[in-house]
Amino acid sequence: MKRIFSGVQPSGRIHLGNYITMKNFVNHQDDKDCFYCIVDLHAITVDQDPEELRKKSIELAALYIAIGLDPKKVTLFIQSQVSAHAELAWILQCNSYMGELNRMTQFKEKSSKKESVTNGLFGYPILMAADILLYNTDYVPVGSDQKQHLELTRDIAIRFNNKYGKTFTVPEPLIRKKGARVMSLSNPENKMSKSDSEKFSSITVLDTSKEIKKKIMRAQTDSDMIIRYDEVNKKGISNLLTIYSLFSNYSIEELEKKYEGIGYGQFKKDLVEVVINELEPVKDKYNEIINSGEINEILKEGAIRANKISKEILNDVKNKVGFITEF
Ligand code: LTN
Repeated sequence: MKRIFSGVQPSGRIHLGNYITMKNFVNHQDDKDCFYCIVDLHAITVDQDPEELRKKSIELAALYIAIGLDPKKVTLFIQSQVSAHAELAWILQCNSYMGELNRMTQFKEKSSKKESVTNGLFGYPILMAADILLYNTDYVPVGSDQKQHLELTRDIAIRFNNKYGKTFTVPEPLIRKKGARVMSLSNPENKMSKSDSEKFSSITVLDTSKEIKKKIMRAQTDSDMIIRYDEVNKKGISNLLTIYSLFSNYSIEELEKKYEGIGYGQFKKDLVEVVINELEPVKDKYNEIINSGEINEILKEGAIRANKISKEILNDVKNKVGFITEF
């Protein structure tokens, strides 16, 4: 079976865009050996409140299970509970160059807005490479913003293999199609974002039904009253059509037909129902897993498996670079 690895940051609340990504992860679990990692080591590259971070890590894990991840099929674990990640990251740092990290556009973006930048933020892509390479990963499902990091991972793997002999599997990215991009409800020029401070811009998975309704009914549209997909001139409606389609069995074309001659008000009301119907059972399951303490057991099992597998590759690497691994 081919292996998949992906990491998710335990930051902010999980919005509809994240939800779609997470569901995508769930879809792989039947035909691939999946490793899903909550990357708390990555999270501390920027300032975090310790209690909040702990809480978010557990919440995200529980949400994955609530969305449908089956802990019997998938290895779900928290990055900091598998020390091989930090260890391999150090070794890879010593085999990577300032120049290649300096070219990372995400670093440029993230660091330009800050008055102080940690060394960890600079080295972020190397830790990501370590995550992936520790598991002989074949495929890495990521958004297009992570493409450059994946290329760096491949470069690092190839370079290491050339220097020390075949060690790492060189992973392939599985870049998500652009069509699935969910935009902000209040400003559909921008992606729906965890960090957007505008209250009505994003719907989160744990929002109450009342909040969901309010946000969708207030979502920005236009004044020509035609429900048609047009990403250039009708960004708001196009985004709502995207969401509707992602949350139902209708394609965008089918929705355009279904809503011919029907007003935005009715369309939005229907969308409210579609979104609430999808998220209601997720919320119930989420509360159940959190309250029963089941999530702790799942994460413990996940860490045991991840430790076992990553240790083999880490040991191989340690041997190759000249560390003493046995007495
Ligand atoms: N940088 C990624 C999160 C991430 C990741 C990974 C994704 C950390 N390690 C390994 C894929 C594989 C992000 O911000 N989306």
